[in-house]
Amino acid sequence: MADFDIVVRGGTVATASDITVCDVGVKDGRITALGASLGPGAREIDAGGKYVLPGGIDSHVHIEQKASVGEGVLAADDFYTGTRSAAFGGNTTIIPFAAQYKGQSLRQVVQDYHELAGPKAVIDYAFHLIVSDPSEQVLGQELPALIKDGYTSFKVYMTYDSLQLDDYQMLQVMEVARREGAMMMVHAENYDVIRWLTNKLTAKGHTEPRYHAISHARLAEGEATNRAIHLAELIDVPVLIVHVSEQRAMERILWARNRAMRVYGETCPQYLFLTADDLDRPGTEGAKFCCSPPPRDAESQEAVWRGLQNGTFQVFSSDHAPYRYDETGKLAHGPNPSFKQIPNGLPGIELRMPLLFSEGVLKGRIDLNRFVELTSTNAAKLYGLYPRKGTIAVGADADFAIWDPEETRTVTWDILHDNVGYTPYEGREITGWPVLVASRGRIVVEDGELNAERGSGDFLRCALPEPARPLEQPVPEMDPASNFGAHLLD
Ligand code: DUC
Ligand code: ZN
Ligand code: ZN
Repeated sequence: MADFDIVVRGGTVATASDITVCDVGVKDGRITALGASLGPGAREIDAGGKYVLPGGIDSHVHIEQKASVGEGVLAADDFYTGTRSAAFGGNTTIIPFAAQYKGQSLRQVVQDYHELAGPKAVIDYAFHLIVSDPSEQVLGQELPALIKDGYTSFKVYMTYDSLQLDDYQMLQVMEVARREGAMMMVHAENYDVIRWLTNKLTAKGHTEPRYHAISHARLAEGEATNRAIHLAELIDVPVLIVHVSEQRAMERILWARNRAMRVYGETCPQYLFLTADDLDRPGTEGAKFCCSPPPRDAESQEAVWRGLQNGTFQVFSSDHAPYRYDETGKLAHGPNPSFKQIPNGLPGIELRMPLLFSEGVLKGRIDLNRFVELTSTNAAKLYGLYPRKGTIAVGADADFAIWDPEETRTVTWDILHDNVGYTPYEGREITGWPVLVASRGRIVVEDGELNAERGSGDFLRCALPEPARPLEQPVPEMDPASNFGAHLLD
């Protein structure tokens, strides 16, 4: 008689804090024991020489979402292909967006995304909200009610015609986030700087993809990040600055963190492995690399690596926002679109962790604990899924991936499992791959095959984010003059 449904034997088990060689016992979808020489399992898996890591949580992905640029264009992956691809990349949870466009009811948007995800997802998922229309109804009723229902994080945009909030609206949504205890994610780029540069460039006939990077100036990101942080300081509310690409924005995040503000940072593979030169590939191929913020330069890549090492960033997500390189996606406005008509976003859901493992862990830039923290644990904590998700511990969901640190593959799109038709990382050699992935004790990926039914992923209600951890280092005193006394709001 087996003691466990599954025993994973002899792997090197790593969490955000520990590394131990031990067995992992799984029963009824949960981890029920960690130890040496556990009793028999109905299924025995030998993980000798391999790493057993918490399943990745890709906490920034756009699935079946309409593009914010390029009217009517839909992201290339649906909840089946998106979660399938995520699973092959070592993930067991994704957090996509339920995206409101102006005029829409947030409640209705959430229901619509549930109808899309429920029948298709093969791994677990929660939802962030995107709030683009902070009407009285949204701020007064829908948003607070949804936060209480388990949608405890939402994203706002400081740019894009269809999504942008002005500073007054930012303060209004921050006030709700503060009152309800939600986590607010900010796309920080200066709308008017981008609009002005775009108009100047296109008026001169500069419409090729490479001008996308020029129009989304680094300064626009640094300025908006600074502004978002100051608005958050005024209200005294946590904010997470998403998809950070460059030094100026990083410096502002670090400045805030050094003052004990609850300001968090996220970055993504495109800021480590791509540059603006990729947007200048021949013909319109640069369209494949148009995302916002855009990839920058070698110096920014180095800065982003440092930010992963020094704690500027807490989260490494993919920002998977995939569009096919054809008339359904990047080229929806014809074979030679102006950069301002090209849907913004890149695929990355499957390669996020292998890229960071290969270039980060195996090249000695970050250690295995930090890898786990950046790709799984911190997202679980910030978005209210910990400790059910994001760790390997007794009582947690049996969400893990077994990684072979010696396996090397050369990336081509056809080894991936998305529906995008290209990968920005074509030709890269990656060492270290997840070879078996378990979601709630179901082995969903093994021997290169998916063993999960459509719709077998569960929706996860998120708790409110964890309160900030006590600081490890003394910090300068907060300047009392910089905050008018947010407690008067309560
Ligand atoms: N913001 C995102 O978060 N993803 C894709 C495009 C964008 O602007
Ligand atoms: Zn964004
Ligand atoms: Zn995104």
